[in-house]
Amino acid sequence: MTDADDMRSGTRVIHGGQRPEPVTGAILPPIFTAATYVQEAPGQHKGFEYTRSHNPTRYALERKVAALERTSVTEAEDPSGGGFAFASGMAATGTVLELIDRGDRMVAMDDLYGGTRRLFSQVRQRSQGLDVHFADLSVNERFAEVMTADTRLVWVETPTNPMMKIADLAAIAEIARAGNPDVLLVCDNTFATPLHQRPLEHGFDITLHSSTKYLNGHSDVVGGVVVVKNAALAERVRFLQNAIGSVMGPFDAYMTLRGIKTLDVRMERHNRNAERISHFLESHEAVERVLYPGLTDHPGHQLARRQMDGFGGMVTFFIRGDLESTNRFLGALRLFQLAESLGAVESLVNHPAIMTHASVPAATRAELGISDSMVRLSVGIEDGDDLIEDLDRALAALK
Ligand code: P1T
Repeated sequence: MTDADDMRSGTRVIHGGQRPEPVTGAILPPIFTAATYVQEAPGQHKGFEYTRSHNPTRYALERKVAALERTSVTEAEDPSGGGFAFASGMAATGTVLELIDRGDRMVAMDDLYGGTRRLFSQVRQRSQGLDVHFADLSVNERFAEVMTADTRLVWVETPTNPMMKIADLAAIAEIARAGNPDVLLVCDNTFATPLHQRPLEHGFDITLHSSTKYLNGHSDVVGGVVVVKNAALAERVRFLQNAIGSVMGPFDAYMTLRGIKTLDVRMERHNRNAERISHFLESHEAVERVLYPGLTDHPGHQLARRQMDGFGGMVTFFIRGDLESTNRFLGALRLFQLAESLGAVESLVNHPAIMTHASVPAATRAELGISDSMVRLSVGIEDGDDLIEDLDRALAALK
């Protein structure tokens, strides 16, 4: 029996949702590659008809992430316990948007992964007529101003990508339900991971991950996972996952299952390295400002202490200088590789204005503070001394 409710997260990453394979007793779920399953008579089968609809390897991953997010959905209510895996984080996001209807009003955090904002404002505003209102949801008063009785969905990221804003999930849930008791509350929990933050415990309906990032953690799979709070929502998302079909393949599910087992030990090192690096950068003369929720001068620091069990591995900072000096810094790094994505064992550096957030209109980037001298670090799990030496050397190149 491995599904005990009282397991801590560090045990859940290994045992959550997992059980020996029933035919052979294999300790791990095999990679079930079959596209289809043989039926004894029409409609007579073992619960598996076609892999888009049901796949045992995908189920194993879905159950594990559902267990980590502490959903109340049971396997008796839903075969994968309220978790749903998709081909990418964007596929997961797109499927969740299908829960609301043509022309509906939604409110979203102003600072979001560039691709999420692009899907909202450049695709679904046109194709679904969604009426999207962006606001700074790290300020409860801003949210209260835009939350109306006809708002059907609220989309939060916290910490946000790349400004590291922290939103108060419990306060947002309270304000939102006072405005419309039936509003759907969605939190993109990619930066925090379920080890540090569990939105369902704060009254949210849906928590979502780009599992490409920390959950898998090894830069070798693109994927997304959604976990819902109750059986009624599970039924709706299960229908959409199958009807739309942007599902995660069995090999990717297996790889992610393998990666997730070390999530707890990886996060410990990510946190430690990022905390050290944020202090190092803060005291460096070539750095103008550091955004990391673990720093006491971060506006969301106290809230992050309450809401999260760790500050995470993402650090954003501003070089004292212009695009040219920022490029010089990026070019001088040796360990931090210049690449999009985040949350993997190797340290990455990203220039949001030109890379991950290039699709955000320049005026919006300026409003949000995503400038040419902004650098985002995904701090890996290498030896922290080597990482600090790498940053120190590259910052020295600015002199
Ligand atoms: O890349 P994909 O698996 O489709 O996930 C999209 C996504 C969703 N939500 C957040 C918070 C994200 O950061 C991402 C992807 N982000 C990057 C690729 C990046 O470098 O920021």
